[in-house]
Amino acid sequence: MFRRCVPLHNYTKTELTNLITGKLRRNFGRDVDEATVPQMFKACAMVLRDIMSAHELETEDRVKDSHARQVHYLSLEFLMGRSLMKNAYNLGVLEPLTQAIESLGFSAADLFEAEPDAGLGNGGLGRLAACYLDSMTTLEIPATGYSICYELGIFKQKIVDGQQVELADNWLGLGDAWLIPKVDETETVHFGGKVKGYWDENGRHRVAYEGGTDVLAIPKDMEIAGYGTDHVNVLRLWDAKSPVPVDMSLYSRGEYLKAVEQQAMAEVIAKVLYPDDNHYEGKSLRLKQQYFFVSATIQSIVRKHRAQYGTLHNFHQKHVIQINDTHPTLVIPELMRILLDEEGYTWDDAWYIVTHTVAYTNHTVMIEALERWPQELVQTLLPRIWEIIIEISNRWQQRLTEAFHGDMGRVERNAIVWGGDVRMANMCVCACYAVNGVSALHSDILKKDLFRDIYAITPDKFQNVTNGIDHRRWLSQCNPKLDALIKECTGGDDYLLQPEAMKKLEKYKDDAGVLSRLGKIKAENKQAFASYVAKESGIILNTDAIFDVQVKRLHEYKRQLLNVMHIVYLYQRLKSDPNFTFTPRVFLFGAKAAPGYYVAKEIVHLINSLSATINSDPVCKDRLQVVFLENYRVSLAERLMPASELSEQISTAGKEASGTGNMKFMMNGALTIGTLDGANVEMHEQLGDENIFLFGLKADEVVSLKQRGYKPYEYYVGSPSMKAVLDQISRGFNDGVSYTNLTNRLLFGQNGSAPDEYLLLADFESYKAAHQRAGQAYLDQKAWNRMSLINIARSGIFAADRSIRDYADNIWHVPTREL
Ligand code: Z2T
Repeated sequence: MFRRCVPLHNYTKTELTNLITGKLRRNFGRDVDEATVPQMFKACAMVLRDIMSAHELETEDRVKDSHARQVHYLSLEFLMGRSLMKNAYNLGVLEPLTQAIESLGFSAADLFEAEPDAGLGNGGLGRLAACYLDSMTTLEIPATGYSICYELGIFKQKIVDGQQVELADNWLGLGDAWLIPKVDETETVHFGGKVKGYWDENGRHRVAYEGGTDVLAIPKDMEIAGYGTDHVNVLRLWDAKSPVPVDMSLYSRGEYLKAVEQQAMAEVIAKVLYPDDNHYEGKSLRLKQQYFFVSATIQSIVRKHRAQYGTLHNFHQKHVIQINDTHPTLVIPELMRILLDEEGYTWDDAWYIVTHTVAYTNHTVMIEALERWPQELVQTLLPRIWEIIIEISNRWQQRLTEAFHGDMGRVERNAIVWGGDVRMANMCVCACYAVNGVSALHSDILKKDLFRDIYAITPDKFQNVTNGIDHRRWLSQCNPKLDALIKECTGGDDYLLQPEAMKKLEKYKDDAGVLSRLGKIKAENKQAFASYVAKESGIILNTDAIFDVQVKRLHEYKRQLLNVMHIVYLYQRLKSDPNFTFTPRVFLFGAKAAPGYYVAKEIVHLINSLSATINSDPVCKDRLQVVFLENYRVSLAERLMPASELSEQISTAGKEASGTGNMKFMMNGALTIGTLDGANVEMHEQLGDENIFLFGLKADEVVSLKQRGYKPYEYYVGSPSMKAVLDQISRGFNDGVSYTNLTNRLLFGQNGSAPDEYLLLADFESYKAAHQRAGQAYLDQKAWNRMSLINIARSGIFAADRSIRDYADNIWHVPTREL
């Protein structure tokens, strides 16, 4: 007997009201009139959870019954943000829920606002995983996400005296409203000790461990509702616990300290998210996190598979494991271990299954982000996994030697274990049946550069899947006025499940009425954002000026400093000539710097120094404003995107793998000033030169300029205005802080790094010119709104639904919902 699919039930306001008051009574012993906002939030979350749980059981039965291939999306990061409005929206109960909340005497907006962001990620990579969960579920793919239930998510950023200060993000107090512990599905993960091989009574080779430590992995499941479907998937977050109780009676036997130690070692594993974006740190705790989550995940998948099929022979037919960057690479040797040691497969049979199960997505070509784990660390922490890695590495090296006819340069570049390191990307490319980049340009660079040797041997492995965003969250939900306009112009809500339907909006590109409504919506969204900023910080934004926005992690290659240089240039022009005219601008920044990334933190400080000086200078009044938005995060982005007009996507060409913020801005009608990098290239393809402000060197020009020998100092001495800008940054602003360290890095380099590694000086003039074009264009509001409309209309291809169909068709080979 299995629970059959029931049609989506349409909950009424009254039903939801009763369910909420019931939860309040049972869980908090409170009546509505005594309930706090957080309690109300929790009660609402529990009501939605109950609805989703029922759907989840049905989904599980349906999937099991159909013997369908399942997708397992492994990622160390899922930047989920808030879920209450998302789940209500997807379940089709947002309206009655809002009414129910209001009828109980609460403000629905306040309630949504009370939910903490689930910040289990750093930036693009983690947010992408969250958007993909939404699309996989909406497209009714049997899929599960796996990660760690970090106690502390990405740190909260405070700006104190212009500088970033990190605060712990303790999200679980309220955030655990969505988590369902499944204690009976606990797995055990083994670390350390010594490996002992032996032959069992049936003459089979077995492996046992002497010593070492066990850690319990307890799943905390978060249900994911799809839009307009009863399909529900799960995000499984593993929590770490010690199996050893700290028992006072052990004290007499001298075991007490050891028990306490072991408990601490276990529980620190799920303590905190590593806050590095596009940067690798070889910390042993991070390796423990990776193995912990990978081992628990694969054990859980194998256990369920065995229970259903009684064999692992068909494992690769029933499962695909998507590896989100190299962080979950250990799933490769871990699945080998289970097949060899626990199931008794031969190496070749096990390798066949593994290599037909795993697929790898690369998210960066930044060399400092490529994971290389020290051999000794792997060896002592994971002795059996090390043995398997060595075997994989040896066989791979043999294959490389044959394929490259002994060209040791190429063998070395592509080796897995080399020079005392284990190179995770090479292990992925070796074992995975598919390898993909995240934009057309990035996937090309993988083939031509990072993985060119492997591409020569196995070209068919290499694919592209251009990133996408959850357009229901990033347009419909966060920008309800624009959503309404699109629905009106495209004749209904088709676009919610068929993002390409947004194209129909283009019919109105010369319709003065629609264009002015679009302009009005943007103006109202700017106003709403300005009110929010005023309430939070007291800063009054000039809503008549262009909202020019750069929000993303702080990284040198993203070139926030280039943006700063241009602002300083404008400021100097204003100072030297108060009659200098340009289109008024509000420059908005938002960015977290990795706590250990000193230069990034200096740039945060610089933006704040500049901001203080400019905002208090009367010459800038109504013309120039610079605001650093504290603690940029998913929920802040949801307020900001609808209010943005100019989107800064100005990375050095070839460095930003894709970008996804760029897509959010485009969908909300902001125009882009950007380089031909990452997915900007495909945006430009959609838009043509006339609907985007492009500037700067192309990716191949960056490479050849560097080859020729790039001398930033020549730009500095050759251009008085650039010299003035850099000299001012070096001296600093009103607060007396100098930034000579930053300008020295540009002009002379530092600690062996090349001067101006990211070519800010080379692109400066071109960037200035693009800004001038953007400023000019803004003066003709009708023309600007026309471009804005075209941007929105052509953004459908950047919906995550499209990306997920690409993965499903070309990599996973699983069917998707038909529409
Ligand atoms: C990350 O956010 C990204 C790449 C990483 O490489 C690591 C992190 Cl934490 C290891 C970003 C890329 O920088 C960005 O271009 C891309 O859009 C995003 O991943 C999603 O693919």
